[in-house]
Amino acid sequence: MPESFPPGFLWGAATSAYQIEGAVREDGRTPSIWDTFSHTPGKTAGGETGDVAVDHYHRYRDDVALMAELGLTAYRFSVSWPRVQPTGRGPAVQRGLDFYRRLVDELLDKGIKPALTLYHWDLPQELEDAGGWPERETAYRFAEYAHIMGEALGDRVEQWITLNEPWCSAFLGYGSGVHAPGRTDPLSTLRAAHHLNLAHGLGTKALRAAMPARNTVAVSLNSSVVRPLSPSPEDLDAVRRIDNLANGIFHGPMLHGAYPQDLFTDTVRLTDWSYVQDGDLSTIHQPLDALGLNYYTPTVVSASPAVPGVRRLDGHGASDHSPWPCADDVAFHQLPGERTEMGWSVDATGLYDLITRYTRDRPGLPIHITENGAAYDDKPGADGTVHDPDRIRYLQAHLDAVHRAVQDGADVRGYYLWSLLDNFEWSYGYSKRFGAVYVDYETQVRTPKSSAYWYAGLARTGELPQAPTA
Ligand code: PNW
Repeated sequence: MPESFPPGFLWGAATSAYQIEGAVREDGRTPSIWDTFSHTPGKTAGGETGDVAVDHYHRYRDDVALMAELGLTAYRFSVSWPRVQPTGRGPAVQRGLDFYRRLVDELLDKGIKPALTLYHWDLPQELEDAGGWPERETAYRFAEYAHIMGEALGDRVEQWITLNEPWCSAFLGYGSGVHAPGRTDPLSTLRAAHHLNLAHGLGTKALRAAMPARNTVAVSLNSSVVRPLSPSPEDLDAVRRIDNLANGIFHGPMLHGAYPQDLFTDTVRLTDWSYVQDGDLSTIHQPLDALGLNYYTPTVVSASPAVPGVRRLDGHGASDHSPWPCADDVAFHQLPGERTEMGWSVDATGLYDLITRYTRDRPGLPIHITENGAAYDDKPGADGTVHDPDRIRYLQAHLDAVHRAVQDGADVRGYYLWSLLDNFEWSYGYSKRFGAVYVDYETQVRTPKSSAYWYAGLARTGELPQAPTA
């Protein structure tokens, strides 16, 4: 029996500005921290950058036409902040806004529901030069930018997302340094996390003030599903600590108006959290219309004494600096079994656990899976077609987990496959292909992979077919 999804369930795909647009010097855009970082030798695989990416800035019409052919009913994209506000402050650049207006109009014309992410990691470089996310001022600048976008597109975009994966911005950007701006300072990591939370709260308020009340505001968290390597009390305590640093540090203030108490005690040797000012927690604790969850793989941890000079596998990229402040003694593991090209284990039970956790934690808050997908080593065959059976199996298993969660009472409203197109995979450059659509980076020709056709069938019928037999 095929599994039916609720009527009106959104079948989407997701992308982000720096990963697909290219055209980094056009129409008044200035560098973001990702331009600076990717142009710094040694920061990305092969020194690759988003200068051209998949040229979506010039090909957006064709890309929307492709989405329509595939029958997608929703599309999640992000706005490049430095296209709209090149210095991160002051009035908007009309040509920058016009691009997004044209993109949105094209989507609406094809009956595809836009979901707009304000911040998918491309901070205007000038704001980083002024201190970046560790500084409070950046949160106020974000609120101003949110207000500009809400006024400009609030009449036509209904679904808004403030931040994408603030964990990555803070912990990979300022902790391990594998993401822009590439700093490696544990205190800056926690300061950045708080100011990202504040940006979410101030940004949500700014959006509400600028837009019609019918629009929805959400945030996309890459909440980790943290599991113990063994049931020992030490490993369970490692789970507690990493769960706070990965999840509670964001959903605590955003969904409940408080940081987890034990986060303070766990980090006491590093910080007194005095940058959390009176009133911040109620500012961050804004009513939300939905929660966006991004899921790829579970996180397995154990307590283990630090071995000087030995880098533990953590699945978050290569760095001598741990992204996790005050958790140097926690080890990260990949379980045996199937892995994707990222080296991430394939385990769909994590997605079920994630959805049901937030359903218990915040009953009644609608959930959107704003990212889920996998990188595989896709190559066109002799006839030019691209077969990616591994990706179909990955998507099948994860959508089955979403379906089970819905059967068990979760209110999941939509699913956005990461990603529509092969694209710039951050520090991995173009070496990891997440797309349902293959991109030839020489010619920019797009070829839907078999998974794209498979997904199109799902979007058309709302029914998940049985797993194909081998
Ligand atoms: C997410 N980690 O990134 C992003 O939202 C996308 O832009 C990205 O392309 C996609 O997932 C695939 O990587 C992540 O180290 C990057 O835990 C790193 C981690 C998680 C998510």
